[in-house]
Amino acid sequence: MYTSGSTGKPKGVLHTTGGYLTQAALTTRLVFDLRDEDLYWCTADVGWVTGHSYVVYGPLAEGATVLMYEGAPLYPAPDRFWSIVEKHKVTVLYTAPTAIRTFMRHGTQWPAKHDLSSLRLLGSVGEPINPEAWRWYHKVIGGGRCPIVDTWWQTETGAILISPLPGATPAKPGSASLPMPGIEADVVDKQGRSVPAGAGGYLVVKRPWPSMLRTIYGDPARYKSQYFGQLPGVYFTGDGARKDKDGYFWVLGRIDDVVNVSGHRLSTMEVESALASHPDVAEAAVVGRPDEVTGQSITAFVTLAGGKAPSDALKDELRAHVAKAIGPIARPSEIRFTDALPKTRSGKIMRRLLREISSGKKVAGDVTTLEDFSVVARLQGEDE
Ligand code: 7RM
Repeated sequence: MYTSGSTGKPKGVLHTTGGYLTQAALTTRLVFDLRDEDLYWCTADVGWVTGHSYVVYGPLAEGATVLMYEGAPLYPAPDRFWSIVEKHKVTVLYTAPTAIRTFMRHGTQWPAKHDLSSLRLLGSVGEPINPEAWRWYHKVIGGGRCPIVDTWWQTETGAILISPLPGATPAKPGSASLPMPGIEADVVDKQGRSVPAGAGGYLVVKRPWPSMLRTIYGDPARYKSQYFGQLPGVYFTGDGARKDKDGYFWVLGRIDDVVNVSGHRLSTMEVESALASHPDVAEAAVVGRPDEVTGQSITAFVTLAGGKAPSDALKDELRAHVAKAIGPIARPSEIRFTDALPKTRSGKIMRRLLREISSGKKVAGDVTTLEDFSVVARLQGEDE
């Protein structure tokens, strides 16, 4: 399974059979708490690892009743998902924050047209879910009664490693909560030492697990250096995270996405989440741009909520909004309004491309996983 189209050269992640299937099945059972009466729908594209583990193998191994849909989420209208939920009485829905934010942008009138009372459990996967999107999902889709499982995992891990167990793990919006039974995850510094509660660091897994990747196809040396060569004795995920005093994990995104402004390390996700908490913002992507004075400065690409018009006054307002939420150091030096962000098919924002665009470079690198090239063409066109 090829991955990391969002960060660079795609890697062929090699999985085998027994361990992979064992953990895909077990996590499907525990995280979605599947019962005979359930109708389970994971909206992922089968070309993404989530489609493998949680559309096909896990639910199939568990004997679940599965709904599969291949088609656009907004066609013929933005209530496509909700009409499917109503028609088939879906009970468990597993989707991605990027989809949730898209639905938020189109407004509550679309889900409001449908009876969603069959739903009993909601899942999220693919990126950190910002608290605004979490609350919307919980209230508007889940009717305030469905637990949300925010599931952290990777193509490399094969199956969910960090997630609440529904009904058993008290939720904190924005946190994937606790490692699954048998998984020893931690947050460590550059030397591999556990960092204190509340401090940021690298997310690692300290013991092997059944569905871990076996190698990178055709490149065993990269397998060793990428995952086991940087921090001694552990598996390195490539993600930054924080663990709070209750042991809950807060994943901050890929460490390559960190911006360094005047020596302050800022997680792009936190700045994006602050922007998305403004009522006029639908979605934001933040990148660092080389800056002679501060090392890097922040550029934010922002899509606006339905009907909102871009203006310089709004740019100033958004800058002030971020400064108030995080601190003046996080204030974006540049805001660019756009009608769409470059994403992979699984909905991950390709910040690498935005970094190139914001620093005035032509988009080079691999774009084979980009879902819609016209988005990049439009963003570049504006510069000329
Ligand atoms: C399942 C999948 C993996 C990367 C991973 C993270 C990010 C995924 C979450 C998340 C915060 C989550 N596989 N990620 N899930 N970050 N909370 N619940 O996405 O190989 O395509 O991507 O996705 O950065 O390392 S993947």
